[in-house]
Amino acid sequence: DDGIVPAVDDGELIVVSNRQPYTHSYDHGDGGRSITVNRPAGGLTAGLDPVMQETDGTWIAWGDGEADADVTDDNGTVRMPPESEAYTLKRLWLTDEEVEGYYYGYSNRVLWPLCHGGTMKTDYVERYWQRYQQVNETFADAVVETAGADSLIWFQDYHFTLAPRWVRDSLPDSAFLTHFWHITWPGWDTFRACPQHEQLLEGLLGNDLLGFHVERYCRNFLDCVDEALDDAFIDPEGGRVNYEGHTTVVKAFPMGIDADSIREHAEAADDDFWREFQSSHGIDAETSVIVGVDRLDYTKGIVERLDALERLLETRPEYRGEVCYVQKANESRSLIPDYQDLQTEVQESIDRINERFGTDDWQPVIYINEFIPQRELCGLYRYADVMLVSAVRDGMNLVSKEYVAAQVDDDGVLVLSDQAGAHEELGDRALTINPYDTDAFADTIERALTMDGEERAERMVALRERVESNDLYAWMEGIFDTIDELRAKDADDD
Ligand code: GDG
Repeated sequence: DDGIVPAVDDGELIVVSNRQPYTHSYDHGDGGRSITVNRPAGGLTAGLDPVMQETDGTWIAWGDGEADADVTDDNGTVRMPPESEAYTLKRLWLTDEEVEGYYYGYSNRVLWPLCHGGTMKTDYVERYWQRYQQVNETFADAVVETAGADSLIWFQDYHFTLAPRWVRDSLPDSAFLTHFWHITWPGWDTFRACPQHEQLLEGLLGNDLLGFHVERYCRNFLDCVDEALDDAFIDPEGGRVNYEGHTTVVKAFPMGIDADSIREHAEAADDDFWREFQSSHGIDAETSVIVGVDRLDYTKGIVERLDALERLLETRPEYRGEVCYVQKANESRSLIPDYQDLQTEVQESIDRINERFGTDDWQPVIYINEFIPQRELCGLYRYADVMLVSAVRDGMNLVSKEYVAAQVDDDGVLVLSDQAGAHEELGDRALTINPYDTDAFADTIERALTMDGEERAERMVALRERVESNDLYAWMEGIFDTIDELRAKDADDD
């Protein structure tokens, strides 16, 4: 039931995100001039796309990828999806210098590590900040150009901290600005290390509603505002900030997944799929399978997880030959040195474990480093006996919820880091770990492998209920309902 009809009138909704909902590329088999449109990849895009189609909105995003301005008109404006042309996609073309500074620089070498508590990994290069401002201005201009007096503008994530204030200053009060922050928000003692901390907060306070995954990030944000901005009035209970005459409501909306779709994919991946998967990766039919699925990112705790697995095999020889760990990790942000180092480190850990314990007919760790189709991913989730999520810090972590939704046989065990936002919802029925506590982590993996069927089912049924009821659509409804309430209240106040 994806029938969310938010209280948005036709043409009112404007979504702003770094990534495009659809990508365009040249079809090389055809003399290189015809265009192929690639479908939304899942997650947020898959959820918002039907809403955009229903309400004929505008999606504004960086026009990255192979395609450039000559694909459509010079403005980068195109109607999507191609067969029904139901809404407008406006792609903004950025120069290589802008991409380097705004995306690889300030977004991913400053804000990403900062917000995940990694101040030592931040890299304050002046040109990154300059270009981040410039690109935020480009996006703000595009929004203002598109928006009407009653527009509902929805910014996504840390790429756009500054744009909301500029948009707010250019549009009438009747336009509504909301922002969802997909990553963690750090405590003041971390955030104050950022030389631009005031501008970042002021930018975000241009929004009418600012959403985070969990309460703790909301509290951290309000605390940062309290410490950094003398003129801000804060109502911590009501989650409201008044700054320079404008009110921003700060609220937690834990994001969910499209649980129905994951379940359907998992059901479609049957025993034949699994036999094929096992044999193609040289996994013995009797071997217990442990799985990890991540973007290759230093926040995901992949190396810490491999350490715990190594500890398990080292201290409990009875598991050698009996378990196999499948690490699915796709390359990400690989132009950044910290990410290149991580790739090397992960590869070295895997090689070390395989060399140390592997035998002629058993490989302890299997590394899959290419993107796999949704059906295969859901099949892997379904048949894996144990899922390890060991993020050292993670806004939510959708993978943990996807694993649960794919457990159609209710027989898997989720091991979940208490540093992931998802732990707030799933922690009491998952097995909790601290990714840095290698011994306890190894103990917990053993506990997961030896848990009896009754306890596994009891825990998984409860987890599945939660993931299914707070799914992607419930999350969007929560946000749209809050917007509705706030708009109605504003109208009353006038
Ligand atoms: C950020 C925050 C927050 C991965 N490999 C494949 C594949 N994936 C999909 C997963 C999942 C998604 O990528 C990853 O989502 P996460 O939530 O785990 O992590 P981030 O990318 O870091 O996302 C995070 C999220 O935003 C949402 O707000 O939860 O905390 O960091 O959906 O399934 N999908 C397929 N093949 C793959 O090989 N099909």
